[in-house]
Amino acid sequence: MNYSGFNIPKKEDKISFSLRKKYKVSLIVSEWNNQITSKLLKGAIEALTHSGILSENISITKVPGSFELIFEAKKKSKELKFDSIIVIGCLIKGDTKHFKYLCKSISYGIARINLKSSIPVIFCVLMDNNIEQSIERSGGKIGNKGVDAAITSIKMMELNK
Ligand code: DLZ
Repeated sequence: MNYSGFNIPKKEDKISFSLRKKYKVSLIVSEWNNQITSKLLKGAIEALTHSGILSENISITKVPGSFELIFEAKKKSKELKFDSIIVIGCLIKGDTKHFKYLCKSISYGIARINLKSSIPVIFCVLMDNNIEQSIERSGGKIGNKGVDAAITSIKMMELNK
């Protein structure tokens, strides 16, 4: 597993490990740019299970595009079934203004949910200039941002206990 930006969680910390068995995590994944988001999802699942989260406590919901992450995260944050949510998406700049407005509205939308929610919503939405940048961040030379998001979610669940 390729960790970028964080230290590898310490497996020898047995107390944290057994506490993590009760954590429930919702992963919401955009199908747009699926070749990238599927790798972010895989990295997030591997890092969660490697850190002590049980597979049966990981829920995966697919949405058509990154814009729909906002609605689904809002819904899930109100269900009170989960200890954290990770939203996974990939926006790649094109020739139209879509990129600029999607980036703004998705980051603003997820930030607003965090202001109201009692559980953390972790932001794993790549916003890249081209597909090469996305490849580098989804298991390439810059690491896998899905792994980073999973580690962030564990840190936030532990802070929120
Ligand atoms: C429309 C659109 C465009 C142009 N680009 C992306 C993208 O790079 N990544 C992504 O996740 N979604 C994109 N979308 C789709 C929007 O997120 C959304 O699904 C549609 O506008 C329908 O609401």
